[in-house]
Amino acid sequence: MNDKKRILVTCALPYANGPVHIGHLAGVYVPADIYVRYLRMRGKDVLYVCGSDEHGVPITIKAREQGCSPQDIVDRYHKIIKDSFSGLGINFDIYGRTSSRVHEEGASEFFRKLYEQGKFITRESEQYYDPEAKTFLADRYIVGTCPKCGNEGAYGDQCEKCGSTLSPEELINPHSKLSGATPQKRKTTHWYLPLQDYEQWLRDWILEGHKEWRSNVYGQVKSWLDGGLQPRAVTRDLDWGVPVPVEGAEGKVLYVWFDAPIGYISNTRELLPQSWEKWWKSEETRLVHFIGKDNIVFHCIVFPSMLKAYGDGYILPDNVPANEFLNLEGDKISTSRGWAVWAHEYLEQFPGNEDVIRYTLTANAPETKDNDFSWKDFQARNNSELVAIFGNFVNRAVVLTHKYFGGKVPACGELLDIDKEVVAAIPALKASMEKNLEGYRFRDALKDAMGIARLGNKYISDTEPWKVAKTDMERTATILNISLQICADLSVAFEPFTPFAAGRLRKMLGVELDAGFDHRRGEQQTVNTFAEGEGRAIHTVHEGDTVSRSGLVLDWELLGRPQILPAGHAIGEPELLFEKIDDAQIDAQTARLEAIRAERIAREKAEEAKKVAPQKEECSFEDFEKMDIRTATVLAAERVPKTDKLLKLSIDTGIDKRTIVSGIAEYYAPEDMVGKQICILANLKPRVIRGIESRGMILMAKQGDGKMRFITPQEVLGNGSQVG
Ligand code: B3M
Ligand code: ZN
Repeated sequence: MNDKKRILVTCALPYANGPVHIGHLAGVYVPADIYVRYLRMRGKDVLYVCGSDEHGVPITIKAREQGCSPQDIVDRYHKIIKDSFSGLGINFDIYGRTSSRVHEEGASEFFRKLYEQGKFITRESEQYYDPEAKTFLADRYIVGTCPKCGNEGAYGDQCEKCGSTLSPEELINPHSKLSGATPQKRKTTHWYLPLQDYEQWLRDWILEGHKEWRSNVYGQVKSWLDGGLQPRAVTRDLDWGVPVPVEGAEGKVLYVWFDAPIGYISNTRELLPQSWEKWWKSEETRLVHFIGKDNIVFHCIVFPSMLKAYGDGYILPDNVPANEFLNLEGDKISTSRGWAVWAHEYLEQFPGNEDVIRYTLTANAPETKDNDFSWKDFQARNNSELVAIFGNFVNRAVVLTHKYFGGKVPACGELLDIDKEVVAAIPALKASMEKNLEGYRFRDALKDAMGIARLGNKYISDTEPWKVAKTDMERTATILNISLQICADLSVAFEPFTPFAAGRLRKMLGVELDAGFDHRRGEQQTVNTFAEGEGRAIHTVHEGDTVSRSGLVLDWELLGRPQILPAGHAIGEPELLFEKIDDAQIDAQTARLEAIRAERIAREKAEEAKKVAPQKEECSFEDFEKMDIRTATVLAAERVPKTDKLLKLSIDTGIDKRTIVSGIAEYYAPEDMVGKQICILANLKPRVIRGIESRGMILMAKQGDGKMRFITPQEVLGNGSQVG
């Protein structure tokens, strides 16, 4: 694997205005963790950087909603997010935050240098201002009625109900979310990065230089460039963020998407104050950004243009393997609607199953198109693959080795064809894993790793050592020797995907893993040996130390080689690598989601019900006088055959007895109508409906959600009473 000396891997900085959910994990963090663990096993010097993105309007909105400060919000969620990653074995070298002092200094310095070099343009624009709260309003802070669907809670940038992209000017009755006041337009000046100046350079760098990038990324960049780049604002009128560090910028902060990517650099500086520049400004470093597809423009166009503008030798990403989106039970994951599986709740509800969510999200990773997560599939992946194949194979090999050979690796005798085939198949799977992992195809790489488990499970099932042991212990020894070699292969192959189980398997086999170097604070170079079940370094050595080890150390190079576990090597006691997940656990999760879905539908119906149709065109009193509205009583009622909306009603109008066909069958059963006094438009021209002559129309009140009820006088009057 030829590569640069160092690899810098960044993950999109999650907004600290809520927990992370499985969509974030599948889109960004699990694939990145797989990639880093693999590179480290290949002995690569990898720096793994992430942190909370703590600025931006959504955080200030959440703070207002909860009556606390933005800092309270980010402090709460920074911790929840950081603990979630750690709990899932996603061990960044640093998980920083953009509200840190280091970041504020770094982002300010970055802006100031571009400002002093004249890389910005300024523009005066009109911005909405809240005269009562005395602050400018971001579009999100302006609410009103959506012109498209009538939703009264539409935002100035988007209607969450019908999904329309809006501008504040389009809103009906726009008002400030802060004070309710009507927003006023005020002039304000902002700084802009003229992205159009970098268009040709971006074309050369990406469209010519990185044709190997994923088609979803390459395609989105191309369409942005073909659409023509516009100047992009890098400052905002907000009181939460990195203050704009120049004269005349009171009340302005850096736009969150200007400051957040600089967070990657700040976090690196925080971790490696003396040597961060060798990661960001050296051609010996390869930079990879892991992000979701909604962040492509910022990581492929805006941030690279910022780095280009800044100069000073900043490197550019070698690849940006953006994933598509993950849906949940067929619906879009939505933080605002609570339609999500939260990482921290998963860890609470499925303790000891950290690997299962990693495995399932990788197996269903939305690498080239949106994909879906279902709890049933999660259960099947665990029970039918991890338990029934991977775990079952390991358990049989280890238990039988204890049963027949006292827990020591038995000697390998003469190999039969079946042995040679299984041994020969593993190097090819390893080579395919390498190609897929280095090509950011993690779903396919996982299939390769699972292919090794399937090989082992089939091998032990086909050779049946528990039967052979009755007559030929030498053959049994060979079968279990081969089986244990495959277990050792699995303990390396699955390290990137299921690090906790891989750690437990290594403990069972009495081996450790040389997981390559990773960086901790203080620039120590460590050679990790992973403890069972924690996926963390159990001891650290300093650069240049000789590593003394007690046990047998495996590494990536050994995977697939014959006899990596020497005969006589003692193995540990068997333990189940994975536990079955039962229906009750899954039912509880699907019930939780069903309740959320039902609550959303009820809420939407209630909102629909409140909707009021606009008043019709004015009419004259004479127009009204033409209508002859009377009270009437229903004598009989029946459904109209072959329809589900129509009732045929026989009514006494006081003038006569007649039939009216009415579209109320969805709201009333025939028997509910008999005896009721209703109001009818008596002089409506007769119409034949489904072969029935209908003389008149029942007056119905129809609510916003379509619900209908007939109109009846406050007390029973004589039939034929005139309504006016
Ligand atoms: N905070 C994540 C998002 O758009 C955004 C990423 C910043 S990476 C510099 O959900
Ligand atoms: Zn709408």
